[in-house]
Amino acid sequence: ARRRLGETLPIVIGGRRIETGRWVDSVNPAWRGEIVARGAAATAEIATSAIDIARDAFPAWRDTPAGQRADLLRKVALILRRDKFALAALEVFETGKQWREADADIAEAIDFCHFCADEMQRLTRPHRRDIPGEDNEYFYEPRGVAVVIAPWNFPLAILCGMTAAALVAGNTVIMKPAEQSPAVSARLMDAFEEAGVPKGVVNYLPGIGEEVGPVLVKHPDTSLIAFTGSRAVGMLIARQAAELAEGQEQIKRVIAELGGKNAVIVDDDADLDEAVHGVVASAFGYSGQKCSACSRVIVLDSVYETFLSRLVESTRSLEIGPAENPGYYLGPVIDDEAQRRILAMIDRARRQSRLAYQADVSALASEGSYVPPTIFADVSPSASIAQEEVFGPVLAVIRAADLTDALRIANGTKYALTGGLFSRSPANIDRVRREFRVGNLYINRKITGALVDRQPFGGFKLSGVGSKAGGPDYLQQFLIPRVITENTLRRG
Ligand code: TXE
Repeated sequence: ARRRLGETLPIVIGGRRIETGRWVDSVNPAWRGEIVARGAAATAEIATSAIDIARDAFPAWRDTPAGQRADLLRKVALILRRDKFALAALEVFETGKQWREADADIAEAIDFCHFCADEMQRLTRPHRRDIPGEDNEYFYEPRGVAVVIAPWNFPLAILCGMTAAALVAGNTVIMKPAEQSPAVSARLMDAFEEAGVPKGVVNYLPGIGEEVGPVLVKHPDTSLIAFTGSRAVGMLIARQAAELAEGQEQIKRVIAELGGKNAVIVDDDADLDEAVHGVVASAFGYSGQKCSACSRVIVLDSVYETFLSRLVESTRSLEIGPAENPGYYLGPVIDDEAQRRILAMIDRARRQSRLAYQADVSALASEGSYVPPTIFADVSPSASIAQEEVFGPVLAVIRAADLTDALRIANGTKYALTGGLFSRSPANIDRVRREFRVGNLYINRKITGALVDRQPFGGFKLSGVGSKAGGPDYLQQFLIPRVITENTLRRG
């Protein structure tokens, strides 16, 4: 029998709360008998009415001074800050994330609110290029109705980051959270309401992606789709958004942050303790369920065996169990479907590569969606485990003859999100800076971590459109730039 912890969470559109009788359940991945909360599943009709409401709310929100919009975001930040511990606790139950990491997710959401508020005020400052007799004013205006579609792995920060940017820019927003994380995302909706964001300006639409996604993406009145998630869904959205619907009078902007196949290079003079520690944290933290996670480590031949045995030793010592106990280093993966998918990838990889280590999680398997931390060694750079995103605690160790070889392997996937290097040689560090082409490169430290403003985050190639969340040109993508040139000699 399943027990239920939390409440049911309605859809919120135009300030109205709606239930449909169908639910997306948030299940504790560490104990599948526990339903953390139930989100109402939106239908296509409700999605359409959410668009109508957001479209109607747009003119007034667009005409609200940017400073006022920014102040509302700062209020949202304060509310999230006040509720930080409760939110983090909810996230631990809902996503199986470690306490420290859940706390970081909330902190990042707060940072995004402040950042977007400040950025908007920066962009509102006059940008003029006047000459005698001619005024040139460069300014931004919002795009219209923004659709924000988010994943479950940073259930607050990613949803909040995209929404805060869209909102402060003057767009009205429909938030579509991931099926697996309706509870944390509903709290974000509550925070927007409590802060006083007008009804209809932000709308909360939990539901099944395949059902409501296409309605939101294809509707002639949605102007902007901000998506973070898998490559397959991102590409589908990009295609759907490119089609001109009946009555549509705009080309839609798509912002897409997708997956990665992130590599760390370990040079022959690297500090191996530091490298092992960095790789273990990047590969197995939150069970590898971060788009920035390390899933390949490319090791120079002369240190390969030493590194591998230390890596295995260190991974062996990781304690595994429910995240609500802060003593455990990693917990389950998000749900049974992810567990099945990752275990199948491990099975396939066993036929191609040498299994160097696999933890034993059988004692936990009856309770939650656990996947054993797994290391494959001597992996061929072209093997599927070295090419396809796993999004789980699986690491491929690849041998490289020299740095040239290592760089060729590192760059040899369809993705370009994060990457890393452990080395003490200035010449090699400089070369890797130039030649390892990823969105976020980390040198002599773990490769995850993307502080808003300090490490703006995002990739290119099939990892995304190259936008940088939390960077100096992030907000512009949610805006339309315009220029007005006037011959001022005719002004009376
Ligand atoms: O993705 P999914 P998940 C990536 C990460 C991994 C993925 C994991 O690399 O690939 O995200 O997240 C909705 N039309 N990043 O499993 O399945 C769905 O309901 C419209 C990258 O959640 O793509 C959910 O809300 N929407 C990253 C959202 O899409 C649809 C940071 C994502 O679901 C849909 C974090 C459809 N047809 C994770 N189908 C980065 N690069 O910054 C599903 N959805």
